[in-house]
Amino acid sequence: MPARRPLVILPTYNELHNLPELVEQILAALPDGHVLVVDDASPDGTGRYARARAQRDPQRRVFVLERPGKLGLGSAYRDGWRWALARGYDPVVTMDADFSHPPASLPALLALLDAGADLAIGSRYVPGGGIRNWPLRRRLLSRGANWLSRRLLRLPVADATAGFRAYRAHVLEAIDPDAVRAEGYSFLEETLWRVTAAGFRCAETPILFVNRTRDRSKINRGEILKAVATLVRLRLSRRPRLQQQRRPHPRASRGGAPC
Ligand SMILES: Nc1nc2c(ncn2[C@@H]2O[C@H](COP(=O)(O)OP(=O)(O)OP(=O)(O)O)[C@@H](O)[C@H]2O)c(=O)[nH]1
Ligand SMILES: [Mg+2]
Repeated sequence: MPARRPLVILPTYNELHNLPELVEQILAALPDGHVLVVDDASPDGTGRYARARAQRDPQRRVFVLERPGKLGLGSAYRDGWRWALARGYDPVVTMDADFSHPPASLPALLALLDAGADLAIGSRYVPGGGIRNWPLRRRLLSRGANWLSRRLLRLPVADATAGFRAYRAHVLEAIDPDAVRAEGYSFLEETLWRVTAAGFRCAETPILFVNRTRDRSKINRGEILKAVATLVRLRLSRRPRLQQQRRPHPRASRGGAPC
């Protein structure tokens, strides 16, 4: 059965200049999709905007989870997943709220799941993908993080740090949101590591990643150090045992590259 009832989770911290237009573009790209904004008490009022947008939505397609303070990107994903699973959404999409992940690529991402993948990744580093307007420093940081992740954790995808992903719900149930310990950006690598260990199938679709033009990046030196520490922790720990995981989805054999 093809996936249905998609939920797009948007973690936000100070994205007031991006969120309003982004929400409309997502709803237009996925006519049967819903949006969950996970906001961490953004000082610029992003959460207030999201609450008002949710309340005046006649079709009830927009929701907001307001958290008391900046608790980190990883924990925003984790709370969003729990919210999605408790309400039966499938698939569950994550994307940045700064227009770096193009809403127009959402149907292509979900098509990979319909073709049998368990996890679909919007990838900068497969043929056809790319990056626009990133300074050299950011390009090197991204390439370095990817190289290190793939090298240390043997993650067999081209873009292991991409936050633009669509998960089938059974994958999130199997890896268990609470088992992913990383709180910051390395939550993405740890999740992929667990998905890989469980034998689920990943597929990548090319995207053009565009550097944000509004509001500011939240990556800082502390986040980078925490990410490296997570990779080392995972490298030194035992891979999660397969028998703890659910069996891969039966459709998984029909599409996507094995991860
Ligand atoms: N809820 C929540 N969202 C966050 C937090 N940190 C970052 N975000 C959001 O996570 C997404 C990615 O953050 P960005 O600052 O764009 O990080 P990035 O895309 O890796 O870096 P840039 O390329 O510089 O934009 C954005 O939608 C942010 O608003 C956080 O602590 N809590
Ligand atoms: Mg960004």
